[in-house]
Amino acid sequence: MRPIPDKYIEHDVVASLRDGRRHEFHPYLQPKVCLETRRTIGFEALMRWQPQPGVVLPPYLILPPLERAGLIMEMWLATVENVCEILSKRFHTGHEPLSISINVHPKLLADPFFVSKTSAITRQHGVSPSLIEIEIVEHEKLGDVDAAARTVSSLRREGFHVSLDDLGTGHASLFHLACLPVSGIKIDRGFLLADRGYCVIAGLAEICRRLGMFVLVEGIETEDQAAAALEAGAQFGQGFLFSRPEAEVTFHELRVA
Ligand code: G
Ligand code: MN
Repeated sequence: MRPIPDKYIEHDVVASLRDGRRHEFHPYLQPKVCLETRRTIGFEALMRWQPQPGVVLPPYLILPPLERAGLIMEMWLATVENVCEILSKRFHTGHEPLSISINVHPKLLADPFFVSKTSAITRQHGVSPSLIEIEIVEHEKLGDVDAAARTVSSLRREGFHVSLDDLGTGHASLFHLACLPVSGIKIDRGFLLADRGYCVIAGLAEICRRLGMFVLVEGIETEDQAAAALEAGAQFGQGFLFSRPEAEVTFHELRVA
């Protein structure tokens, strides 16, 4: 891939989204698997920007300029729309109805129109909210926890699944597990690598069992790590051992027989 100067990205990705060139933004999908059976139970959508053939840019390059330009909500809505198109296409071509999760910036949970705008898109595409999981990514502060709790409750009432991403790293506090009615947690791969990480994963899994929530361990790269995550009490896993994030077409083999 040819390196692209930062300034070019900054100007271009913002212009691309502002001008509604939504086809240039499309998610790669990474499977989430059941650690016991190794069956794919869903996917995580990881955004890519493809401004020209052969040039594909990942979220860490495109999100900061979009955030600076105040376009986080526009990016979110474009991603939900892309994911709904994939879900609707999969439904109409007889594929197994697997859910797709999408990362949300915590700031958006304070937006009073977040739930209605998101639901409007699923309705337009005839997609059940139960096929969408919203992963709260707390690389930045969540801000108003009460407002976030109201938003998560109303998302759950609409039928969306909601999870806490990278729990225990960044600003993703245990307190949020107590306050936000989420359906599950994703545990950062750092815990697989840390000396005392196994016990922390096992402890979190016990909390989640009591709360009736799922646990997914991310960044699994080896069979030993998959076995450890399962033994520690996680039901699901995600990582290069199972699959790298791929363009959507790769997953066509998951058609129901
Ligand atoms: O926290 P979140 O789920 O949003 O992180 C997804 C990121 O992690 C993606 O950029 C993806 O490419 C990366 N990733 C996914 N699986 C693995 C893995 O097994 N190992 C490593 N090092 N990174 C991974
Ligand atoms: Mn995520």
